[in-house]
Amino acid sequence: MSDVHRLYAITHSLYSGRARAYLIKHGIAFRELSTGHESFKAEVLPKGKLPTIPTLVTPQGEVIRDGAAIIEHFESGSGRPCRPPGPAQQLVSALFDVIGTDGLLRPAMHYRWNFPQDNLGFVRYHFLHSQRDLPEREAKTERMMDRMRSVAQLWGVNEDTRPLVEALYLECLDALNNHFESVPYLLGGRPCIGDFGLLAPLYAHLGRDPYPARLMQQRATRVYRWVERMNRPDQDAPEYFDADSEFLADDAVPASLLQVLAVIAQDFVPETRAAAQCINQWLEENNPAAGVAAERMLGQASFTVRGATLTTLAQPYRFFLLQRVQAVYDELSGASRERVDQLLAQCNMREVMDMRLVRGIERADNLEVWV
Ligand SMILES: N[C@@H](CCC(=O)N[C@@H](CS)C(=O)NCC(=O)O)C(=O)O
Repeated sequence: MSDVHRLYAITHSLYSGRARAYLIKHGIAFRELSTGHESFKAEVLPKGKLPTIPTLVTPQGEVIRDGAAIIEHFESGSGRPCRPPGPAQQLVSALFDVIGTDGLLRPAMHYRWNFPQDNLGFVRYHFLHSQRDLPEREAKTERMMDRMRSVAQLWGVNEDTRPLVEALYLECLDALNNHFESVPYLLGGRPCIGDFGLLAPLYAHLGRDPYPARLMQQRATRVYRWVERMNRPDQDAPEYFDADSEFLADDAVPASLLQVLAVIAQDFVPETRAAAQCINQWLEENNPAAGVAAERMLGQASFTVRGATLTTLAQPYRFFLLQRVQAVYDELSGASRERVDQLLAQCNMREVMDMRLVRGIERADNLEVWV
């Protein structure tokens, strides 16, 4: 037993940044340990089931693997401080969670791995030091990095698509920067679930690796400040002078945030459509038994944006998180459904509410399993 939470994570890990920021923002005392720590394999992995980070061990010894589950653990026990009260904001918050943890992996991987002159030494330090100083650690680091180097390609980045991937990311940065002109967080004076999801790619990769961090500092200072702000326990918004610490009143979703979503929709929507088709076909052909762990990747999905064809991995996990967005949507009726439909139409995201797998996914014993 320990009196603080243990967060198995690592500084340069995309998903770790999301859970870590949640703990920091909510004043939850924790000690961060690498998976290279001997306790990980011996004590944590048997209960966590998969060797992924972040994985949390509570002071009572409960093991929670997965960033969304870690956040849900605290949210459900504390009156859901990160869930806005209104349905439109709830839906937008949940949507940004999917966008961050799944939709922006392409630029994250591209800007980490395709700028070796600027990034390699920095990234190598982190891979090396996630392991103990054993004789095989140099060789293991090279093997891990070789495996990761091709990862941007798996998300559809190649010589032909690179200009598109960069253009879309820069448009996203500009739109977000514009949004943060008026508010310190996505939906006002405090972070919502979507802020934490969005932080995943924008911290460890895009906000910290040398090349993309400089790009963000120079081109989108307000986004860079949001990344810093998300890693501070206080509100950290002195430049807004009169910011309150609440979500925007009247379930408002500012036009500037819809503009961010419209930029992201350009690849998020066709990619989600293509992934749903690919996974649904697999489900129909394979019909996995209920309770079986959902595969992390299920084939490749191709789609076209501005004339360029992108081929990416289809991941059931995207739909696991999307179910939460769709659950908020399904609850709506009458005027509130109409209003949300209008907002979604304005940012070209309406269709995403209908992109569903033929089988649901739920969590059981630290795994995502087919329902
Ligand atoms: N769904 C998980 C994904 C976690 C994940 O894939 N983490 C990466 C590091 S950022 C990892 O642990 N990769 C090692 C592996 O997949 O074996 C979450 O959101 O926490």
